[in-house]
Amino acid sequence: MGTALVTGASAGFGAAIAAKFAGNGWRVIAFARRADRLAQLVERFGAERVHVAAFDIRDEAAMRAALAALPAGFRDIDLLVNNAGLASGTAKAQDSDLAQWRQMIDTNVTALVTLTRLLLPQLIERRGAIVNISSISGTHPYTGGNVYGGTKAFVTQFSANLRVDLHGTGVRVTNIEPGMAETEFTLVRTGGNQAVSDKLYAGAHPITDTDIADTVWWVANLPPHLDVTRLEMMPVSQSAAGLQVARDA
Ligand code: NDP
Ligand code: 8X3
Repeated sequence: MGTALVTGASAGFGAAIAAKFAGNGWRVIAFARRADRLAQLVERFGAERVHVAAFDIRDEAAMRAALAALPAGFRDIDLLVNNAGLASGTAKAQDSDLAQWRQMIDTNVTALVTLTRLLLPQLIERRGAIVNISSISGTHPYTGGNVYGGTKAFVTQFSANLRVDLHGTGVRVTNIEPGMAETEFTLVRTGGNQAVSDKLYAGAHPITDTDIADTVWWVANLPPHLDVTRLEMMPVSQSAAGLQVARDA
């Protein structure tokens, strides 16, 4: 048992990961913007088990303040789960909105590296672990994946490079690369279009938030000599589409 900091703990994977760890004896620090959702974790598991901080993870000052304000029982972090993130938009690059691109970069990349850097000294001191939630979109290109996939390719390579820099420290780094999973992800990506979200997942038997929480739990609780360095996961219904050819273009 230890203390886990989970970003994006108000919904989807992050909420399920926070609940999995809090329900199994860990202390959990839960970050996200929606305070009402985070409060549900405290109601469910108690303030001695879950500490929440509601802020925008892109706001470095707010992040530093949240870390500085951790109560005594939550200061010794053993596990960082960098989960907060989003895709915004499905347009091709040439039709995309730059503001959406910046939001993805600021959240999925800049905030993730900032929090990681701030916590590295104590993770090293505690021989802790980092689990980064990347995506298959960082490896497999698809139409409209442009910057979202680019941010996740960054996360995947950052994870690999972190492992090298942390060589000999005992800190474990795991990059988890899920494929299609039904969460609020598509609602966020489409600006709240429930019909598109429902249609995407219908009949696909997508990955669930519980599948990811169980995986993070397994990875984090392996014996300390084992590091799952990267893990790609897809629903059985999903596979890579392959190459395309535009004739006489
Ligand atoms: P959800 O939309 O259900 O959850 C996203 C979480 O990230 C929410 O808790 C949200 O909290 C938080 N978040 C987003 N932006 C910010 C921000 N600026 N500041 C603080 N918190 C933020 O999506 P998922 O659970 O599916 O996504 C979790 C991670 O998994 C993401 O990194 C995503 O890219 C990745 N992923 C998702 C897949 C999928 O198919 N669903 C597949 C592969 C990877 P709030 O809005 O309250 O701030
Ligand atoms: C989310 C998975 O395939 O929708 O990261 O981009 S995918």
